[in-house]
Amino acid sequence: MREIRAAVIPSSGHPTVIETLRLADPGPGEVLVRMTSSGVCHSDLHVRDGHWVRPGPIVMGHEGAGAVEAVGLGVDPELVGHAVALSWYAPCLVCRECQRGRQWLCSGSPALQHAQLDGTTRLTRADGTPVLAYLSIGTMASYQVVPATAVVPMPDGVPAEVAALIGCGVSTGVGAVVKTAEVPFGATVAVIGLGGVGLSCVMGAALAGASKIIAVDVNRAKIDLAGELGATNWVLAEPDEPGKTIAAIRASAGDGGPDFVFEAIGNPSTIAQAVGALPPGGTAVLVGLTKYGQQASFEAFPFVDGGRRILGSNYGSAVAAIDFPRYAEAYLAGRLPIDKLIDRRLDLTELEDAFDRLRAGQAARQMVMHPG
Ligand code: PAD
Ligand code: ZN
Repeated sequence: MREIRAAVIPSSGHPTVIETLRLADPGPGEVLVRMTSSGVCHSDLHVRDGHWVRPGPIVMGHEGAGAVEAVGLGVDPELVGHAVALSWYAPCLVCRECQRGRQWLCSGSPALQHAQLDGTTRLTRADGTPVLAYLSIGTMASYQVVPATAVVPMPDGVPAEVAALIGCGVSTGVGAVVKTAEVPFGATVAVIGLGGVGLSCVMGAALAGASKIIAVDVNRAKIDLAGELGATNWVLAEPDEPGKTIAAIRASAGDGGPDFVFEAIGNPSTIAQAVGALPPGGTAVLVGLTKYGQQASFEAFPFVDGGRRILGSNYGSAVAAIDFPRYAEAYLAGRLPIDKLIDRRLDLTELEDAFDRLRAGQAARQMVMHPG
């Protein structure tokens, strides 16, 4: 048992409060992690703002890295002392989808309950109230107990912030390109929305050898950053004139439009733009997550007649144990400049301010640093 500091929301739609909580020792199949860094992802903001309802009280954060302090029964003791990145979708390894190798679709993940595999939490308030951990890992905390299948050791030399980003934004964006869509060498690609996820799609497209990478955002500074990550062309989006944005993307790609358009916002209008910009045979890949209940639409005849496709991409089709070390090695080899996504480092107490910046579309990736 130890005391920890964590950013907690009482329930979805409420501001975070920094609380001192009690954290029990890891149980069987669990790992105690000293958190080192945690990214501020728009999915946290969806929960914070009540777009997605989650039970509470709950510790925020799902894009994190740390160092293993202790392991529970049945977990390899060699892990102690290792730097690790955390998966926000700890696989159960026994359900049908896990057995098919599609862990990103696991139906038995403890993440679904924001608790450990046995359905209980290791976190309590001083008065004994149980506190959940977002997606079982609640990374906005000084320490956490997490499922062992969420823990992926990092190679030497990977900075904590880079490991944290591999835990969500990088795996989601790079994986959407190289795993979900399997973009081939020489294809043309557009990315709509250049937050941490969309910028990772840009990096993934560069890694895949796309011949054109068209960066699309309402914010000029984001477009400039995309250029540093491999974007070759850009379109400054006009949200009130989606037809103009579509025409600009098509003109920039040539050949009737980009082979692949990635939507990394989660907005019905930009989802329609992603489909609308496709040439015959093109593929729209939906990466951004909308508020619950939202629908997007497109004209059906040309979609079918032109043999177009739409793919949904969850977690970049990540199998964390295999893909996280690959992304880390690509970073170390200079092929994924993940550190360039980071535009701010902050303390846990500044989280609400970080959410304000993210809500205004002004942040690339802001990283909470947990003091050692
Ligand atoms: P972010 O808020 O950092 O980035 C969104 C970007 O979109 C910003 O740069 C905005 O300026 C830009 N933008 C907003 N409106 C428009 C518009 N109309 N036209 C063009 N650009 C616009 O978010 P993020 O990168 O952290 O996350 C993006 C989405 O991805 C979000 O919905 C998040 O929940 C989702 C996500 N999905 C998965 C998954 O597994 N599919 C994983 C992680 C995050
Ligand atoms: Zn995320």
